Amino acid sequence: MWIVFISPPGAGKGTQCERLVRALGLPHLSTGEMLREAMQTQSPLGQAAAEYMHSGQLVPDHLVMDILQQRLDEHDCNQGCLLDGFPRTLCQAELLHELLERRGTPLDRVLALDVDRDELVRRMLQRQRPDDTPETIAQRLEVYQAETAPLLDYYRRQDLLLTVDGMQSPDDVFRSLMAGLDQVRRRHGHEPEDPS
Ligand code: B4P
Repeated sequence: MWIVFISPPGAGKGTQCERLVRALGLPHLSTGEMLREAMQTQSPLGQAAAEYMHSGQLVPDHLVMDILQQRLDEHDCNQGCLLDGFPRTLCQAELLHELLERRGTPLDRVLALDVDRDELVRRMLQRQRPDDTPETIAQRLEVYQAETAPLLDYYRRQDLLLTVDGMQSPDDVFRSLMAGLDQVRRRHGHEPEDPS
């Protein structure tokens, strides 16, 4: 099962992905987490990514692809995974499409959360991550609109997009996401159960 999760920064992707991977038994591949780990270990890739992340920019596609490709080659991803925060650009979406075509495993569903701008800012300021300063947040929201929001239409046209109201409580968001995945889960032989 191949699932993509894209949403504005601070919408709650990471929060929901943790629950989804437990419920679906899928590997969780968060490009944000991978990049933060690379920064912590001060690997060359982490050092290259740091200046982009600290200024609210997207990390260049080739660096993100390098780190993701290594992880996708691990055997636990053979049957699919939950991609958290990837793709974030049209170029990344096209590279993912090619990669899945080569594997002969089409994308099953693209999840997205809809959250008001003020609430996104509030959540990020509360989170207090080093890249969550008011200036960086404003920049990330702008970059999201320019680079990532167009992917919603891209996936809507392919009939893959499921948008959920991210203003609800975390439990209700999770229930809505799981309900929206019923069909995909049946296709992969999982009997949908009550996610409460
Ligand atoms: P990410 O790590 O993907 O993080 P994010 O978009 O900022 O946050 P997320 O939506 O996961 O929010 P969270 O659950 O924490 O990206 C970080 C950076 O990495 C990017 O800016 C970029 O520079 C780089 N990057 C990553 N992937 C890339 C790619 N593919 N290409 C290029 N660059 C890339 O939730 C936020 C807060 O809200 C939390 O405190 C949470 O507790 C709270 N919350 C969650 N759900 C809630 C709810 N329903 N109600 C109330 N609060 C809620």
